[in-house]
Amino acid sequence: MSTIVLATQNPGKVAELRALLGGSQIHILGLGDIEDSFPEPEENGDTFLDNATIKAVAYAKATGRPCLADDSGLVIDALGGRPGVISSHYAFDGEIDEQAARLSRQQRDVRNIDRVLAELDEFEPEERTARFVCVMVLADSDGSILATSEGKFEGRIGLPIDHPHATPSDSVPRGSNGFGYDPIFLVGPDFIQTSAELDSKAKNAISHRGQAVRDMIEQIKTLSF
Ligand code: ITT
Repeated sequence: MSTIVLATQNPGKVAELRALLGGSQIHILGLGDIEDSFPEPEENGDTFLDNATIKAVAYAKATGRPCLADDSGLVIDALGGRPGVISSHYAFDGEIDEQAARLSRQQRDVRNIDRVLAELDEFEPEERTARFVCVMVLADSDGSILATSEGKFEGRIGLPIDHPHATPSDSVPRGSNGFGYDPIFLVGPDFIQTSAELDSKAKNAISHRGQAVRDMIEQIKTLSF
């Protein structure tokens, strides 16, 4: 059985990734399962692949074990692809300034959601197309790249409840599962449920992270480490 470290500080992702890797012959350690503490690398890449590589390589070298990192985010067509690689700190223009650092992850999620809904205010439902993207990188302890994978999850951003055109099926935020932008992401092709209304099994079956993990597992089976 291969042991790999999940290189993420996000507990929502750890839960999803553990569930996704559960049935495989892969033993998972979270960063929290290792005694040492590790500095969080600066994610200053321009693409999801750059940032996933930065995280996987930094933690693989620091822990001395193979590390699997993902970089993911929300890509909104009407916003020219934003928030993209700065999804986790969009309300702060991607900067982890003092103000952002004082907030909990949930508080930052609420601020990010508010910003996205405000920026989309003028857009009609069919113009609010978006997708979650996830890129995964598995790095070996010497920093070499063992495998990469990618997944996409298509949907639309819903309308705020007070929007003049909002209907019960497309008004958001709704749902309490998941994390991040899930409460405002209407799952395609029906755009009726948000991804926060899906239980973890249903979300993992169709999500960007689910697709990327399944592809990664197939590649890991062919590797020996
Ligand atoms: P790590 O870097 O420690 O893994 P992070 O939360 O900073 O944790 P990312 O840099 O990959 O992770 O940022 C991804 C952000 O994109 C995340 O914080 C959410 O705001 C959003 N996001 C990604 N996947 C999502 C999902 O499945 N549901 C909702 N939002 C998601």
